Amino acid sequence: MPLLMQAAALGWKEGERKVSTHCSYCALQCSLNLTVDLKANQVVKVRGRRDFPTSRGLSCIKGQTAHLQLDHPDRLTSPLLRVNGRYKPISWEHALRHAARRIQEVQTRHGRDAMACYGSGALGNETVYLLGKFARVALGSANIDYNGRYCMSSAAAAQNTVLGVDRGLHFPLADIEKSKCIVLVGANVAECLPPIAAFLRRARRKGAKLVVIEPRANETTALADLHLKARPGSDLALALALLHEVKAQGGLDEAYLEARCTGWKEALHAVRNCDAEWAEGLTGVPAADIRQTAGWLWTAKPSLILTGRGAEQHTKGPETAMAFLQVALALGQVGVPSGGYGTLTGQGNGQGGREQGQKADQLPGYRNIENALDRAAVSRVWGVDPIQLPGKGLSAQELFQAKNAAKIRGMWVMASNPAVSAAKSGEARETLKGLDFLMVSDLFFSETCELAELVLPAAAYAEEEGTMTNIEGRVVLRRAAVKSPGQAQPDWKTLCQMAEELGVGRHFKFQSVEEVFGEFARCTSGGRADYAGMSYAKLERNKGLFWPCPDAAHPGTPYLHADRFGHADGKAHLQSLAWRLSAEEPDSQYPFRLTTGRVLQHYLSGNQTRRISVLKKAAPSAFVELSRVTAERLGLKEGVKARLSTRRGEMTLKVKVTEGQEDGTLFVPMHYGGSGCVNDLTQDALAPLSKMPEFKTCAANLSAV
Ligand SMILES: Nc1nc2c(c(=O)[nH]1)N[C@H]1C(S)=C(S)[C@@H](COP(=O)(O)OP(=O)(O)OC[C@H]3O[C@@H](n4cnc5c(=O)[nH]c(N)nc54)[C@H](O)[C@@H]3O)O[C@H]1N2
Ligand SMILES: Nc1nc2c(c(=O)[nH]1)N[C@H]1C(S)=C(S)[C@@H](COP(=O)(O)OP(=O)(O)OC[C@H]3O[C@@H](n4cnc5c(=O)[nH]c(N)nc54)[C@H](O)[C@@H]3O)O[C@H]1N2
Ligand code: SF4
Ligand SMILES: [Mo]
Repeated sequence: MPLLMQAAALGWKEGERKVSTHCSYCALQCSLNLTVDLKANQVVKVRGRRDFPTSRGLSCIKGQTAHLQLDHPDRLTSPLLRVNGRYKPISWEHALRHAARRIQEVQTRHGRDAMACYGSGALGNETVYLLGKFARVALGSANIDYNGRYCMSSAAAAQNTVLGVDRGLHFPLADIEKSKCIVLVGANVAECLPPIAAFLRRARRKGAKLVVIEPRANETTALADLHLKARPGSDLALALALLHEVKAQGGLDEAYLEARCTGWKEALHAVRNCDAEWAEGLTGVPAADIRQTAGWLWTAKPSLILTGRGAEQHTKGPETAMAFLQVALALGQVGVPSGGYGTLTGQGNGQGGREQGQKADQLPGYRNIENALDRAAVSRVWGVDPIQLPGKGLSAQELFQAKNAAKIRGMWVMASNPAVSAAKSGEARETLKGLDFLMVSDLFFSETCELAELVLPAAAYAEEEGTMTNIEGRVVLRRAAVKSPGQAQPDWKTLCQMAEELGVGRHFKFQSVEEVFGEFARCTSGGRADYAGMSYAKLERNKGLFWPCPDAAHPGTPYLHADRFGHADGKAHLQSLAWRLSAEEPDSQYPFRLTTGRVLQHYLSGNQTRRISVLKKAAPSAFVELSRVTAERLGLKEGVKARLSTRRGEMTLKVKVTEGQEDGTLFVPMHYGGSGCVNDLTQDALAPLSKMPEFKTCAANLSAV
């Protein structure tokens, strides 16, 4: 068929073009076909791409409306410089010159480490890689971290400790359909990763049992065969009890443990007293339900445990994730397709973002910045002396803590809005305000931009090419569909130009993002997350490739852990774990547990989705959700205003009453700034192993206004 007729058959008109790319937002990276009106430089239609295996044509309301960001009137279209309290549009040339001068002032006065970078899981792999290289090579600063510290760091620490490698899922997502028992822990997939709910429904139709561990009643718990209404912060006790009960019921796979694990006898010894009754006392979940879950896990195989942020964003998050992973190991399921353990990655590039060197302790390829061999491998590609590479820097929350304000005097924030999303955000905003120099790269003027001296306009998802690594560990290629508005440009370009301005442009000579990918892929060669055998053409041909993919002939690795784990001995190293309390437990003054999370319509700090009118209309403002029993006890009715307070402060919110929420739990979504910013009430106690703040529980009080 001639091309034009083919186009007509597909229902597009002359002057239109179809571009297959991936969604702007979450880690599912649903594949979307965009129809572009070439003359208007506008996306006019969005359809899910049916032949893409992860999303199979599905998408959610955020993906379906993501293109409305592209020509949104609020887009940043030129660099903005704050002069006497007002933002003035300036040229790129001026902006780069100004930034270079201010960065040099900060570093001359306070040392190289005083200039920090703060990156994001929203950035593509190429930009993440360049930002890490920029911090170490152009700035020579140890201080770079990113928002994934708030997201995936606990599960990453757990998998690295136990398995020696950290990929969210060890098999393709579609395999979930063949699981026979699925346990979701603190993961609201029906609202946060909606297409996965379709896989869960299909699994259930084929007879799988679904258990959801969640203090609220939401769209995900509505799908469950069994809803374990555990108190916030109590999942660790449940996991320890599940291991105890699996053993007590005779469900251990001892042959697997013997062949593939170390430390398992000690790990079992550590839970000898953690029976279901013990856990009932700590979690509020009936012992019989815990036993039932343990029974399904070992009798209905393949069985799968998936954790989300509800389990992980705690000071004991790493241990909680480890404890669930160890249940899956005790069942002999890690490495079995459709079984084992997984963590549900959050941001679009939440996986690649945690591998490619924007983390304080890390170099590309999931390498360790404190390991001499890793430093040597990366230095070789970068053409620098390993001695020149800085060491490990401060983690995300530490960059925003008042106690470190003397150390950190300047910051470049790229693709994040910590003024809203950092824990104890009031203090974080004060720290950012007090910096000598703050520069923010964004699509839209955020709450963090309000604190900046210089704001730089970035290109959005369908305006630039680049790769993202999705929830499965599959690297996908995003294609550009339209031109950016005004002077907005891809972040990778800005990084190269800034390096040039700082006099180190020779290390950043790239003509295209594909060229960046080439160097980046080489740099990962031999690392744990090895992309060396990937190229844009190969990614496109294969609908993405799973890492590791070490050479050009390699087909990628959809199934990880099939016969060995990431540690040098190939074994999983089980840990002996013990129960402990949260950083703040309820008391007479603050008798409730406040937890936070998401709603379907908004994305993270809301800086993107709060501008899309259908989304804003459906979820206009923050609210506090509580059980009917608690509402009646406090004399609160649906829709009235109530005062929510913690040791950090208080806010007034609309009340939402739900049936079936755990009675001591209060929930507020995280998507709003200003007077609706729940992080003004959260605490910055950190998990020792991952430096994750305790977003998911603190002591709170609620009263009528
Ligand atoms: N609509 C939407 N989708 C998103 C995002 C978004 O902002 N909006 N963000 C993306 C990102 S970056 C991420 S990280 C993922 C997050 O995806 P999820 O982890 O599913 O998101 P949350 O809503 O933070 O938390 C999940 C659930 O944990 C429950 N919970 C709270 N405390 C506890 C606890 O102590 N134990 C247990 N078991 N459960 C608890 C909450 O009530 C909530 O329903 O979503 C991604 N997808
Ligand atoms: N209380 C509470 N707080 C939380 C959480 C919680 O559950 N509860 N969850 C935490 C989690 S899991 C996460 S992931 C963090 C995330 O929190 P943030 O890092 O603040 O995430 P976003 O709101 O997505 O911010 C991304 C910003 O980058 C911009 N942007 C998008 N794409 C690009 C790009 O390509 N280039 C540039 N330069 N800018 C871009 C967007 O407009 C937006 O302003 O929040 C954490 N904070
Ligand atoms: S599920 Fe995630 S990737 Fe898919 S359309 Fe929604 S926000 Fe986009
Ligand atoms: Mo996240």
